[in-house]
Amino acid sequence: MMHQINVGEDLRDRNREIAAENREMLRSHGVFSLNIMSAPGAGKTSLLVRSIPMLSEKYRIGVIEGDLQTTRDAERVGALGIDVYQIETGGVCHLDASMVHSALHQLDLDAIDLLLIENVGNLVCPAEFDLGVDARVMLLSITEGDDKPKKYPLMFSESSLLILNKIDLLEMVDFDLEKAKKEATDINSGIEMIELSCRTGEGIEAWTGWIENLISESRKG
Ligand SMILES: Nc1nc2c(ncn2[C@@H]2O[C@H](COP(=O)(O)OP(=O)(O)OP(=O)(O)O)[C@@H](O)[C@H]2O)c(=O)[nH]1
Ligand SMILES: [Mg+2]
Repeated sequence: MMHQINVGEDLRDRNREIAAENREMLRSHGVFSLNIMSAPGAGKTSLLVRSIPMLSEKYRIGVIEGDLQTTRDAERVGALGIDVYQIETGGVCHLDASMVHSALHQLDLDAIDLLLIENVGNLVCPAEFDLGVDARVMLLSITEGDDKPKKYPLMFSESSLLILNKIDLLEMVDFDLEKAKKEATDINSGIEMIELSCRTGEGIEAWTGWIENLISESRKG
């Protein structure tokens, strides 16, 4: 008789269970949460640093920073004077629900309304792990190439919002915005998109407005 264990499936089943616990924990404390994903350097931390001062006017914010190594991003975000919890994965290429679960026990969930989670920079692995958040957001910077949606479809199919970042560089880079948007829509017809520059601030209000809409919808429901 042959016995077979599918380690990948077991791991994902366990992750789903813990993600459900995280979802319940966040819901019971009235915390709205986002999982922000992208390849390394697409601008996740820059987006947080740019938008947290605006979002702080309306919400009490907490941040979880996921990195392979170093506390650099947590220091950049912590400088804004908000509560940041750093997860150093020690080489693991993504956050999983249990890492976030431990962080949720360390944060004062009654003291925040909005939890922003910056995932490890990686265009593949983070998309495979539900963290128990309300929505997933991904960034694609135009320096990465307009062919990326079809090459790395999972993150595009799992995300509610695609942020096209670094549009201040459009004239310097061969990036066909319409082609990238069409490829993303072919993969995920419901994906919303915002073109943005963390450098100039263009499009930042569309991003903060997107969050505000989701939060007011979730409070109604
Ligand atoms: N020109 C330009 N540069 C940007 C923009 N957004 C971010 N950058 C630069 O891109 C680099 C990487 O930005 P980060 O915010 O650190 O990217 P990240 O996604 O957090 O990176 P990891 O956490 O390492 O995955 C930095 O040098 C930023 O200054 C933008 O809109 N325009
Ligand atoms: Mg970062």
